[in-house]
Amino acid sequence: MTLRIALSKGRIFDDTLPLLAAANIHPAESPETSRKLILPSVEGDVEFLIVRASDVATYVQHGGADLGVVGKDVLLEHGGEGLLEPLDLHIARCKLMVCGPPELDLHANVRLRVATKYTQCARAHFASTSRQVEIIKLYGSMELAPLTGLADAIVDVVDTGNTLKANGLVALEHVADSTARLVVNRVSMKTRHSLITPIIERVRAAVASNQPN
Ligand code: PRT
Ligand code: MG
Repeated sequence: MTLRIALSKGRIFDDTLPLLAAANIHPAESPETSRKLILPSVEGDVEFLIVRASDVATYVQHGGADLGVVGKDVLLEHGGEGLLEPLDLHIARCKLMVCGPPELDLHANVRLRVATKYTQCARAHFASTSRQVEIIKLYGSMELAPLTGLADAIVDVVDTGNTLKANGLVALEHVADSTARLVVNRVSMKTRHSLITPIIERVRAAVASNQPN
């Protein structure tokens, strides 16, 4: 039986590889050069499903993959239904923030327009502080919204802050911290327990040895 692990290309894939290697899992090809969407592993007991970062939780929830590596930001937005989250991988660290022009008052008594791909997180964040907002769904380049007058503010992931700075924006309010998590389909955890548990434990050991004490 072959286990399926859903991963996204880019930073998650690159940072996850050394952790999977410690669990003796090695992709046979690179997703950056291969056109295959299902990549075999060298060992053959696992295969990789290459999906959009925002689709990883959905694949694992519905059993399209047994395991996945996904940002906590994506998990918060997804809701986590049908998923177990046994492990924080401490990679792809970033913050979900409300951002906008430096002069913007997020507590002014006006209905703010907030552009984001994190519509659930943004709605919950403003509702928890009793502020009325209009949410505008975008799929990328959120930073453009305040520059063009599409929105007053955005909710987006910030790492170095360089993208904000380059566009004359600043982080104004913290919404959530994020790191990549190992997630497991609830049903797979029961039916494939003897295959999945050793993988979790070996990745856990690799994560621990990566951490400064
Ligand atoms: O593929 P899809 O468009 O659906 O997803 P994606 O573009 O979010 O995928 P990807 O690979 O960019 O990000 C995957 C995961 O990495 C995210 O879900 C986060 O958990 C995590 N992560 C960590 C980040 C960043 N850091 C990050 N800086 N995701 C995105 N960014 C973007 C941010 O949106 C902004 O545009 O980088 C820009 C800001 O970076 P700084 O360093 O200039 O602040
Ligand atoms: Mg992207």
